[in-house]
Amino acid sequence: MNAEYHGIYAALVTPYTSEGKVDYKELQKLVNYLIEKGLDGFYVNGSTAEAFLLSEEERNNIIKAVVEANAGRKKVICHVGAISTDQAIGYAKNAEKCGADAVSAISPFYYKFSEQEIIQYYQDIMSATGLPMFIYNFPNFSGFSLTEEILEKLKQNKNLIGVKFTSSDMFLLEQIKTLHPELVVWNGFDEMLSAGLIMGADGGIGSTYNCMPELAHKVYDAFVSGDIAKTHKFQEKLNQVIKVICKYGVFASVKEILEMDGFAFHGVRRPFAPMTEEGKRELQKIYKEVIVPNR
Ligand code: MN9
Repeated sequence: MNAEYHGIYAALVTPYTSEGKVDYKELQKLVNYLIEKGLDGFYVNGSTAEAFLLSEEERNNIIKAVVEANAGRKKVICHVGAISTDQAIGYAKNAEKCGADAVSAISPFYYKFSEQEIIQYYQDIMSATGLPMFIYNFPNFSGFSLTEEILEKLKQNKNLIGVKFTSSDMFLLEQIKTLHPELVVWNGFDEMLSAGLIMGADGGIGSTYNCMPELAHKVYDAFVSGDIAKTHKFQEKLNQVIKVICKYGVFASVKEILEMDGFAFHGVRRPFAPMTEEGKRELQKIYKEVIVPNR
């Protein structure tokens, strides 16, 4: 396990005001709450934050607000990915200026860029700041999958320190960690956290940890203590909730559950659909049955 980067990080959701503006105060409240609940760090402006539905100004203000609330207590990784290299560099420079600990980036998408173009994109971002970089590997959404060969090339830049691995290819996860033990590997699918840890991940970064920080940490702690049966038991509980979360939309559901704990988040941005009444009822039920008793 990596000495500096490990454990359970929340990929922070983005709270909105009733007018649909980003609610930075509520976001800072969430940061404090998750630190109190024992989380080890934050992944800011990622998929979970609805990053591609946020303006540049909002993304820049969000990282500033999170670093400020965190006040050096936990690690803050800022996702800076964009289709445009220049935009990604802009986000990275801003993250460095704000005091983030590291950056991360999804590969540029939509135009089906070549492997060489994608490699160059990462090299350009890594050379633009002094911050360490976690490649965000999420083939389902980006259409591009990291390979051992590409990683080998990217490793020539000393700012590359790891991978956020959102894929169910556990064989590749294991290979990355085994061939590059100095790299940090984050498990990205929360529903496979225990599997990722067993295959070598240093920890997990995920959306659902916003609303189940205790339970997610129980999976991690049981694994670290060497108790695989217990790790699996907690993962099963986590998955009982994740199943309902996925059924009603991950980000809207995570926010809905946090509202049960006193937050006011005002849903998700269009074209994401708002939470349905049926979804609210099912989430309320699973909250009472699984989340609350496992605190
Ligand atoms: O990368 C997250 N993926 C997205 C991490 O945000 C799209 C995960 O935390 C998933 O939301 C979660 C549910 O499938 O595993």
